Amino acid sequence: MRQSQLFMPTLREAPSDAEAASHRLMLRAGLIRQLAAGIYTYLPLGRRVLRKLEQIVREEMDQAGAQEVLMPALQPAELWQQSSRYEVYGPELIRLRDRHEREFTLGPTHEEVITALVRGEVNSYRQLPMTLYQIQTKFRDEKRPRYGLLRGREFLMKDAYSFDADWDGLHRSYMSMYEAYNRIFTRCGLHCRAVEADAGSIGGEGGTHEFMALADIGEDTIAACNACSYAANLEKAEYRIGHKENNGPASQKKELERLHTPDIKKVDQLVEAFGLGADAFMKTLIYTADGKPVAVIVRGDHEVNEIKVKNALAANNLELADQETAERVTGAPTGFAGPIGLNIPILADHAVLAMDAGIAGANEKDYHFGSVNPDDHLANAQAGDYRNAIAGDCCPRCGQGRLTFHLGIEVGHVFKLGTKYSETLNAKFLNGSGTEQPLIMGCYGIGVSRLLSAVVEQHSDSNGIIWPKSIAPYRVHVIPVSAKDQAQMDLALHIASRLQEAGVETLLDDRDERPGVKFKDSDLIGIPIRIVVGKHAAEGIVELKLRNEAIVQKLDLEEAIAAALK
Ligand code: 9G3
Repeated sequence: MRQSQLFMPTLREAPSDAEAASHRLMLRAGLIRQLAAGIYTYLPLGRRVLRKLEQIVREEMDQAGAQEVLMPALQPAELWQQSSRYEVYGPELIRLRDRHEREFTLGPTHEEVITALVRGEVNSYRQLPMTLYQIQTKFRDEKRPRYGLLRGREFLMKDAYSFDADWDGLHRSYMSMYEAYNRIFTRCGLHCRAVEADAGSIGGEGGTHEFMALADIGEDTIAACNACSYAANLEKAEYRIGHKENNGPASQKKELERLHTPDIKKVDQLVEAFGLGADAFMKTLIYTADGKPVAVIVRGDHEVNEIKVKNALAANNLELADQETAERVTGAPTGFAGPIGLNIPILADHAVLAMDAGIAGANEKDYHFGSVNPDDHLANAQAGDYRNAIAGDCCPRCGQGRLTFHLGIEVGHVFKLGTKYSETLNAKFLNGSGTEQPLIMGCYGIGVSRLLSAVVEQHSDSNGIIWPKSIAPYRVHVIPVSAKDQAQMDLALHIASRLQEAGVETLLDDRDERPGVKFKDSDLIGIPIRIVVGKHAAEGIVELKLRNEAIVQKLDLEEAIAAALK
């Protein structure tokens, strides 16, 4: 390809509202352009990489025995009403009416569509197992689209759905997808880690894993053990509960003390006022779970994990109570809430119950209680794991290692759905003994456009992108230093045509630009192999440099071509 003809509008500077490194580089290197918030056009370079990512996904899906289909983006609302998800999702679900005023959604995912398809066609266990997948545009009206393709409103997803006769079959389908995902991300050059995750709204009974590309821009936090393979999204991460040290005879228990704490509401103010560590306090937060008030108590140095609380209460909706509700149930302004005198359910984290005594709000303005002890004052609290894991917690799996924290970009998510959709949508089959049963399903997603950004996040430096060979838009960048020097141009053209004939995707920078501009652009667009044809062209000597290495090799024509073919 001649660069003078390539539609690749590069920018010296990225727009100031582009914060993520990948977003800035993809705009500057002319890979994408924004049409509207969260909505992008892929320019030729970006499209070439996206197509290679799709191809790797496709090969591994086919290799795993999945069959490719292509479903519509327009989905009748009736399907979402049958699965009773139409009301569950709010403004994120894009809804529209057709010319006959019938309601449709622009598909954010395809559980309903694929289940409706299969219920009409699969009715015997002999047709199982079967996994179908597609690579297709998804629509989710994100409130705050950002970071370029990392969080878009229209994006490319590979979504696969498995159908089995029983749970053993699902476990096999799930593992087959799980292993295919590991191969896909490795082939894309992505440093990725599978973590245990929370099934969230999609539900499903059997667990779920997220595949996280480690990156500082990542919006997910991963807790990983430094001694074994345990890793989990912070939403779900657990830890070995420390056993309550036996602190000698109960006589040490002191009487409750009423402490005057004027306007001291936050834990850090209490720490300041009492000169104690945050772990000496009991932090009480008032939530409403499906509208009903509930108190959650964690130690002062911990944070409430709302996913864990929501799952423990099997609540659909959990949110911090508004000020009015909190004051009504505690009898005090926020900041003085505590367990004593509350007549709403109390969830107390294990670490609080392991305290001998703590300082807690007195449910009275400007007062706290000292020497609150769990045996007396939290006897009827519901004990559980309600806090976020913290770095240094003991690994729940091996009990030896400690949890370390990392940021990641979720590029894949696999779920064991069970019968969540086959029941509501009535997708059944006749099993071996002739009884009708709902299909056992799994679903498996990869954000293909998000993958593009994640690769750039992990493979770039201050000069630009460093494409892994497997997905680079071109393999070799041939650069004649001066377009006006006939010897250089002739040799460069010769090399480019030799490589092209050998099936190596080659970009020839035939622009009449200063050498500095050519080299800056070459670093920016990140083609893995660069062959420079400069002043030694007359002797047939060229320079070869790899984008991810500093050394420059002086080679003759055949050596250079052989090196590029490797
Ligand atoms: C919606 C909207 C947003 C959504 C969903 C539904 C996420 C929704 C979860 C999934 C689960 C899996 C198949 C591929 C892998 C992921 N955001 N999810 O169901 F209506 Cl607006 O999509 N689906």
